[in-house]
Amino acid sequence: MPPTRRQAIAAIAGLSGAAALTARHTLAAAQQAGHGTGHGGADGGNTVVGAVDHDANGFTPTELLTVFDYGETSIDPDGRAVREWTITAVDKEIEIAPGVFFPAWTYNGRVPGPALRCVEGERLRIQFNNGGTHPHSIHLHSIHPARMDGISGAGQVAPGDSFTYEVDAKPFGCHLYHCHTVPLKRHIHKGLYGTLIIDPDPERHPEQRDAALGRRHGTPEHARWQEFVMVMNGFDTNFDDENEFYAMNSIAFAYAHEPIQVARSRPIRVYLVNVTEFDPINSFHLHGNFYDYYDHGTTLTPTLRMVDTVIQCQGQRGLIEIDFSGHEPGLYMFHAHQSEFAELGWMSFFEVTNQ
Ligand SMILES: [Cu+2]
Repeated sequence: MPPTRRQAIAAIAGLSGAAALTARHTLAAAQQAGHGTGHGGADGGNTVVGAVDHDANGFTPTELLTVFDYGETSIDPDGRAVREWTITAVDKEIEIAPGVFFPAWTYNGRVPGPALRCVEGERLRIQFNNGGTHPHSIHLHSIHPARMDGISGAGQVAPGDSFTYEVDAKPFGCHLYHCHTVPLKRHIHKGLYGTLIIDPDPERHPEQRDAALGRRHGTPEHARWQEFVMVMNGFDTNFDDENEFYAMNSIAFAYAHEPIQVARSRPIRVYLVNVTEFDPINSFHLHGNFYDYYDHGTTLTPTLRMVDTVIQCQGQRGLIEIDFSGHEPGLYMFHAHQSEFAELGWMSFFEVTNQ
């Protein structure tokens, strides 16, 4: 039997070289957990101490949370809307908790990769360049032809090579993409995943046009929403097929240290994706409020109403819509309701303001 996470931490003194360095950082951070001084004092400050160097990572928790990549749009000779992106795989060490570094494989230098956003019915082109040291691909969770699937023989790309995936944007919803090269669990876990958001085209949904307008970026109906991308992930920093850290958007406790500012007068929409490897499920539990949930985001009416916890297996995703308009301002925690995940990094706050 391989050692458990706890046995591994206990055995760290016996390791050498780079593995020991990573493991010692893990141990140091683990020892510091529970003695932190970060936000969430009411919770005993049960978090890490110190700060991640976001400049060195090349991305900030706020960017991961709020920035959508709309690509380049054009109209083809047939009059069809086309949207194009360029995504490059690069090997990159990232800091996932203060002093804890993970040798990631990334799309465009970030984990998760860019949050690709488009509109139902568009023609999507993704030029994928493999600048990494292993074969990689982009496998889209969408409706598409077999030859665009990103598996072996269908768009898998050797180091230094490129491939252009071309698919129609369907179905609308909250989806994901990830590398589909074997060994799959290692290629995904190393960081090759991201969110694919296909907004519904209101013209195609006359019966539910208002709901579709509220989801379609660029409309006045959509502008009032406060939208966030949240990818639940974990990191195996000592390569024992168990996660030492968990997070929402990679950086342990990032939104506990700096709560997400939300105006109570405006509704909140979360694009929630679970890519956590090694553990069967992950979850999203909100304090002090309940919410509506749209499994996979492929419907315009909720698939669950008035819940405060949802679970997702790996690859599952959905929309969460939250209304704080009747609430007093303050800090509202949300976290994985696997308590271990929460205590190892997947714990966050909304700071609801009186606006
Ligand atoms: Cu890969």
